[in-house]
Amino acid sequence: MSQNYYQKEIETMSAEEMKKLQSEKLVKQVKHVYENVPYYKNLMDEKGVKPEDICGIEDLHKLPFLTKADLRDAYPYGLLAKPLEDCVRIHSTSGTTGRRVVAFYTQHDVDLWEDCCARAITAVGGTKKDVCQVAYGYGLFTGGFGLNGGSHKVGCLTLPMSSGNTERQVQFMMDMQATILCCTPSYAAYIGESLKEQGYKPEDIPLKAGIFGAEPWTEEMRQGIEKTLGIKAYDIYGLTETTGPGVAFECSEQTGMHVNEDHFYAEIIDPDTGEVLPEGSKGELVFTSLDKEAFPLLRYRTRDICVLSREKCSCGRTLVKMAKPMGRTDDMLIIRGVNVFPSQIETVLLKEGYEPNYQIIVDRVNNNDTFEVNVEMTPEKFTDKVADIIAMEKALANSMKIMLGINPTVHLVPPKAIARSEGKAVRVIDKRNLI
Ligand code: DLL
Repeated sequence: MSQNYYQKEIETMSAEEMKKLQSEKLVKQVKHVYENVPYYKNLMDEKGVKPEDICGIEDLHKLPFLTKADLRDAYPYGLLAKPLEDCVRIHSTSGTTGRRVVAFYTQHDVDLWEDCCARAITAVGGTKKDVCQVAYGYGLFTGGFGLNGGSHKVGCLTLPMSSGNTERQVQFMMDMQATILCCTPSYAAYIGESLKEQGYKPEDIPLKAGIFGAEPWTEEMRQGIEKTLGIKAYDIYGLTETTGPGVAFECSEQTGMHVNEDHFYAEIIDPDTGEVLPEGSKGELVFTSLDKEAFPLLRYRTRDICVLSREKCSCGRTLVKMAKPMGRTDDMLIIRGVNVFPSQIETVLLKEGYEPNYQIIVDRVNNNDTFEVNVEMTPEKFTDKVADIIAMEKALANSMKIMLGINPTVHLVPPKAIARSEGKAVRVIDKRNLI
């Protein structure tokens, strides 16, 4: 594939020039955050760091980290660095107020985010001649709007399908001759199955490329999707805290994702000590937004385990590459692309009058995540009437859906049926083998 760049000057910039650009942006950004975010100013003051101490990227390590706990403490406006009236958008993850991430964007932030997504689309060969089907969820989730914006910037004919309604996805794909599909890898595999069931062969499908992310997926899954859809399948990474999709994207080489490091500076740290690790080490990925205005997180700990590499890439991009995330340092699960914390299930159970004796069982069947929750009935709630049990299971599943944004299958089991552990309770059985 001939190489296409959306912003060639940046994407192929020399290491020295990139460092200079990052340094200039960082100095400005630290000042902006220190002056406008009292929460982060306090963290810097506690650490004895002043904006004047940050003269370039080499000083980044002096700054304090931000974690999800900080986001929780500062919820909802405590990390906002611009007046609300200058913000034009929010996006959010699902969850309780404690777990929910709410990110704010000025128009400048939306623009730079969409540029990142446009780079990703261009890197897979997207041009204004393409028809780009966006089947990530639209709404508070960042996937739909992010890639929608990128697709517009590239000039593709954009199909804002959102996720779900697979029959309609297939129909639009065929009728509009979609050439690029953007969705989670599990949904891509599901769409592929549906096309196959309807008798379409890979050569009948107009798609040429897919941009799949928001959840872990394996090389085997990539090969499966590529075969069923007759396309090249590319990875894309991002998180709500930093903007959304497009923080990093794959190129024709398909060996990891280039980080848009003119906007997001990546570090790998030892998750236990916080020490910055040298290139090639496995550790926790940390991002600093270098030029976001409204929600500019500095040294944000993603909890994703990853490796960075500056090896030369055949696509000509010089942007540092991150490997596929290799797991997490916390207990967050990603089920059907939605972030789920076991503590959210616990919150629902307690609210509904159950004890927190439960087990989450996640599997992947036909490339689709299954999500079951076994819950013990309390002695007070115990019944052996099937109709009552079914009604209770439905009510509980509904409350969980409201909390999480996805629907589990709930099984009520008799009191004491879930094995007690002598150590840490085994709350999650994940059979998906994603790494
Ligand atoms: O998942 C943003 C996104 C949308 C990325 C569409 C790509 C495509 P959150 O819901 O905040 O944001 O979840 C962020 O998802 O910390 C990772 O653990 C995981 N994740 C995202 N992309 C990938 C990927 C969006 N390509 C969290 N591979 C991150 C593995 C991923 N994990």
